[in-house]
Amino acid sequence: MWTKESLYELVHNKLRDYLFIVVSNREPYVHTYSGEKIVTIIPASGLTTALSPVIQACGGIWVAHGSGDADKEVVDPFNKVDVPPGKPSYTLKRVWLTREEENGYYYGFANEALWPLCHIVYNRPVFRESDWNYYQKVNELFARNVLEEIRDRKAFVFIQDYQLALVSNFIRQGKKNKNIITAQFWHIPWPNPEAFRICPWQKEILQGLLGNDLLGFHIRYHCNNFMDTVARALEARVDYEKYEISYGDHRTAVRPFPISVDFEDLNNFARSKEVEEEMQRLKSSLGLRDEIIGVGIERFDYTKGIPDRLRAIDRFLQQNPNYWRRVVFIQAGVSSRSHIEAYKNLNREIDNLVEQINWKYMLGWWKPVILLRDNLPQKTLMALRRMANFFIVSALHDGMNLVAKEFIASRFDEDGVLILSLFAGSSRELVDAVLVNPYATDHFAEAIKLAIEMPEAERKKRMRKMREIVQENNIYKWAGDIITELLKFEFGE
Ligand code: GDG
Repeated sequence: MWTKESLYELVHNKLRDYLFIVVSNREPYVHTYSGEKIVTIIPASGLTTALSPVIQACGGIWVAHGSGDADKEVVDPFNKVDVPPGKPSYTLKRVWLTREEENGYYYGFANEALWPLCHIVYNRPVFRESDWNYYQKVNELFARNVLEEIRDRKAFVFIQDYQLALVSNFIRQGKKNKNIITAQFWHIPWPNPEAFRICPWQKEILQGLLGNDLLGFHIRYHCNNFMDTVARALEARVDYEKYEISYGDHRTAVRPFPISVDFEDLNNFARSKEVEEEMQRLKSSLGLRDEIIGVGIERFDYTKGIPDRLRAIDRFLQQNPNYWRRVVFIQAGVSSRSHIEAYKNLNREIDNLVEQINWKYMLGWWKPVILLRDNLPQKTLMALRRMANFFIVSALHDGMNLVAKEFIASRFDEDGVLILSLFAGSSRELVDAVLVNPYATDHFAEAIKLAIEMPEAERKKRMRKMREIVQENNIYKWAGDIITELLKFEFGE
């Protein structure tokens, strides 16, 4: 089984001569002012959740956008700061963006064009030429920052996600150094060619990604969609036997690597006294009695199906009055990308639905839905996972969804039922969850009933099986598999 230690060994034995560089838009630590004090925040992001333990094990440099209002106060003259705070094991190099660049590249092209383009949730992408121009400019800026770090050294550059589709090509064009290997992991789904072809710059994006030596997706289905999109859009050789694409004089391997969580870390934290105490505190501060507790934890995004799960809770209560006063559903989460209209609308929709459902059913002390909107500390999120009799992940489309795996890793008591969307990548591995189509409200409401009424032996059997899978396919395996694949390039296998 892969562990932090075996990943460290692999990196130290095989990559000793290489500089390991992670490049992403989102930074793993944000420094921000709280009054006059500077505090460190860990952002709610699947990408940083997954990569933090990896780079802590490997060491190296993480290049990311410095987005905190106090970020500039803590860096050295080269825009670098050693992290994690108090226990540094790698260097964070911050890239600064102007307000216009952030608006055009991040909010505009990445999140109003590419995000809805790749997630099929019937939210129309917005393609603005000015956003695209900023996207190219910022991608080039990231590539320049990476090249500055490498100079003439050997390096593995590990690029993350859809904000940085053009970086590898810019690195390739800018480098005189032949010893740079680049891999990119695409954390969101890749849609089918019909969906992708509406992007006016589809060719440029594909060409950008094909600058990588290795391109990873969560599941094979996304790899296939990518290969099909390239086959239709570019004059490239697409080899479905080897899962390789040759374009110009360059070859890119395309592979599935299902991302995961640090199972042991979550499992140990779940058992801690701190979490136990937090569960007690939450129970009393939320006024919980002995209700059956349902939980959802999410970055509030329209792909996550939050209104859909609230509608299913409503339908469940409507059809099962015997559960009134006996079930409470707690939805926790933070707002994200709130400058974008679609996210403002989503937040309004969630607030309205919660208000309507509570108004409809509340009886004395009991309200069926509790909405926790703060950026909650890790111990509170863990306490919520542990308190859940059933846990809902109802994404309308999701690359993987780590929230589901975090729930499984937290349940050392082998109890609790996961209700999981068929449209999240994690449903491929977590087949013992109660799988639902979140669009089908009646069927979803029945799944909630099934979860609540599932006999203990059945719950434990399912949870045990899912825990074995997440423990085995942990985040170190994800990173180890990618690095092992990369090593083949070094030795020209
Ligand atoms: C992308 C892909 C893929 C959630 N609410 C709060 C909070 N979180 C944390 C969770 C989890 C992370 O944020 C979310 O991870 P997901 O994987 O569920 O989703 P995305 O952010 O959309 O991530 C996704 C992932 O990349 C990795 O490849 O799985 O498919 O979309 O760790 O626990 N954290 C805090 N407060 C919250 O309210 N602090």
